[in-house]
Amino acid sequence: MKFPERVFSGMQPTGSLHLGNYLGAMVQWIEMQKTHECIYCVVDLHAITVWQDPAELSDAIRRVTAAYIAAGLDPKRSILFNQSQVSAHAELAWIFNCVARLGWLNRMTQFKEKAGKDRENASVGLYAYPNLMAADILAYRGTHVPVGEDQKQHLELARDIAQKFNNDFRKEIVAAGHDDGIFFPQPEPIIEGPAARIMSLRDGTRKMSKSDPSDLSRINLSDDADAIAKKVQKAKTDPEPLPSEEAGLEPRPEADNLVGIYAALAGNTKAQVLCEYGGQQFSTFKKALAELAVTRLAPIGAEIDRLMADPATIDAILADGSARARAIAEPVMREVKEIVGFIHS
Ligand code: AQP
Repeated sequence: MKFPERVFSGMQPTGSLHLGNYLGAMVQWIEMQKTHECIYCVVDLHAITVWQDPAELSDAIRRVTAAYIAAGLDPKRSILFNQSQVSAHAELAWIFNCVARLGWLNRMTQFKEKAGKDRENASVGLYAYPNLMAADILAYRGTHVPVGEDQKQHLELARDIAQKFNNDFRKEIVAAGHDDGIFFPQPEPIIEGPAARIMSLRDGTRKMSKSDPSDLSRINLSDDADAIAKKVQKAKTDPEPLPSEEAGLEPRPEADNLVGIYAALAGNTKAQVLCEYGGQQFSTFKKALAELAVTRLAPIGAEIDRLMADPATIDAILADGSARARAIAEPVMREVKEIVGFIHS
């Protein structure tokens, strides 16, 4: 079956969105609105796989929604909503818990990284996180998923789950009227943001992350001009001037990261950036980077603040998006229940 192209992606309200989320995924999301039907979710069910203070979670959900809109997602053109308002995500995730194999989940590197040494104490939700992600996409029969590089393995798992469901229930799928026996599409990862992997400003070997305890490790989309400039100035570097060739960045993760950020924000390649700044000291380069980052990001921060002053409007946008999301996911879920053999009314 040829599925109509539909984009699905999401971000967790586990803190303030940062430059990595923006350059790794969101820039691509904004672009895809022009050509595709897009569904962008604030994945609050995913967020609680690690502890979230309930007093802060609703604010974080609104803040991520505000960041989506401030960065350029249009709630009229695209569907913007929070995951927990559409029950199909949790229902389909349970069915996928019974389709996916333990061996598949055991290979997931994100679980290993996030659970760390205290694996026994990690939540079952954190372990089953990729099954919920597969459900997020497939509840809408999503075909394209713009994400950063770190999500590639989870997308491969979503494809495996879709295929196993189609194989396991082939007879029932055909009986339900899908003559080719295919119910779910194989969602394609789109890893084409201007920088698929942005690293921490404090350690060029670790990815920039919302949950890094050091706020200096990331540029938040809600940071004002002073905070952005300060973080760029304090970013870890090495004592050498910038190289003139890209190959010279190879053993220098912090330099590589800052040049990559500059290139992505300027819409250039790293080679072009080095053409201009090769041989110069970091003090000069950081000044230029701070100016560029402030120009691109400070207006987004100001717009987030403006939107956050009116939570009722954000809640109304999420309610509208949830209703539109439900209208797509509920018929899919009804068919899934029939295929699996459940009685439903
Ligand atoms: N550093 C990054 N570089 C490029 N892309 C990134 N993404 C995240 N960090 C980077 C992309 O942003 C999207 C949403 O990510 P998420 O909110 O689901 O959570 P995450 O990937 O786990 O990001 P964080 O910031 O590290 O969150 P915490 O700290 O809560 O785990 C995804 O498309 C991701 O690829």
